[in-house]
Amino acid sequence: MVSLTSLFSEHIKQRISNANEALQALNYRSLILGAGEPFTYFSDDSNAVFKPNPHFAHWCPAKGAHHIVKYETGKKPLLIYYSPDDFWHFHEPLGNPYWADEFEIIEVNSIDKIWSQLGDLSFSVFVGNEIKYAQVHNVKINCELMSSRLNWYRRFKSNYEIHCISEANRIAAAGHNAAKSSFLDGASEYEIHMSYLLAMESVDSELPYTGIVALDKNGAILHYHGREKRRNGKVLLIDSGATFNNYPSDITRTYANKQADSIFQELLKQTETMQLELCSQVKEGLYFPDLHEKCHLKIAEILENIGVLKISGDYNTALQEGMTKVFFPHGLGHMLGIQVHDIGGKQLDIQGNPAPKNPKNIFSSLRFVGPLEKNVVVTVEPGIYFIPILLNQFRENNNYSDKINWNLIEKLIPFGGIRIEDNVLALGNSQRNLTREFLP
Ligand SMILES: [Mn+2]
Repeated sequence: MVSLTSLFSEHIKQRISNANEALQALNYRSLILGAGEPFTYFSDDSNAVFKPNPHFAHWCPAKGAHHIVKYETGKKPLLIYYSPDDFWHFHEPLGNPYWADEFEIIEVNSIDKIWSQLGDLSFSVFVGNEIKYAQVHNVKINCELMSSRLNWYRRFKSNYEIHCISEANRIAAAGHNAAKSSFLDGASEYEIHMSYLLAMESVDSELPYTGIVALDKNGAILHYHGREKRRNGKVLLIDSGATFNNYPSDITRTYANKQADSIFQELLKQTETMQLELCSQVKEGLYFPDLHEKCHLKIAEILENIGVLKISGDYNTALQEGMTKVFFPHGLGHMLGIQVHDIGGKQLDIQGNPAPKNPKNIFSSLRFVGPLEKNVVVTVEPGIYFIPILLNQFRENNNYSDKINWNLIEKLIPFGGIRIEDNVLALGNSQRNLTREFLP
């Protein structure tokens, strides 16, 4: 049995070592990370579900708003824990969590007291959204060079983080299995979603992102968030995760029942095989856009196999002429960490210079454009969709009726689309598929 306490202890040592390097490089003495304040809707008195500042969450798993971590070079990290006398809202009592020993902890009951307990604030840099307090105390606020460094360090997952992401996959797998059987029993999107939550003993507000539960043609709406009550779909596309100690999983599966067109079923089979092949190529040194390009070539091949494209094996030309992007308009994957879309994937380096844009238009929506390094977690999520808007645009501009079987496409549109997504950890010369350990 792995001990969260010892994993976290190693994790925080890595944070400290990174912070020492960053503070020295940028000439600061202290790093102050605020959990942040909740987002309040415009002209309203209600808040969105609270998500902590990811930089804070990377250091401290404490739930709730306003807490602050201060790390001063050479000292034990200080956590000012906000614990107000508030009978209107629930505030998680501090208790004695597995991470408590790594911090000097002071509990306070007002936000003003948080700042007065922070001690010497000279040469400090604050990263967070509660800048009105930071301004009063005259600290450097959201220094971009510091944020870029913190984003960069977050690319590399500690054993603690890998454990948490793995657990988030284990929890979500229970939901996905339940969702699959609900679908096969003829359940509606709403019922499938409820069975997903029930199997995980979870509620919507605990999910890392709003899940996609799409029957049939709804699968072709990439960020579909509806919950239709109509039953007996033929295809289910479900993109839904779980959270463990703030860390997410991001998993997609597509299932077709016997009522789905046999060509669509064949397409699903070949897409599943391709996805596993792509996952097996993840390792240190792989340039991620290369995998994205391979995916496009493979999609051209699959679409030819099932009769949608008639291109005589000329997959490169199909890709250059935009034929694959019509069916696969999004990126192959993104970095996953304390954020579902971990932000370091678009940086070229620790200074935060942006990765150069690849001139080929198939890369325009790729969220991670660098080489994979050891201990980076990415999603691998190829998809093939029949999206009427894109198909119609392409047909108007190009036609290609000699190369594209539009009649077959019309027949497949009602089944929406396919996406298969796993969370994969890059290792030295191989990978660990954190999703397949729990979900076929
Ligand atoms: Mn994803």
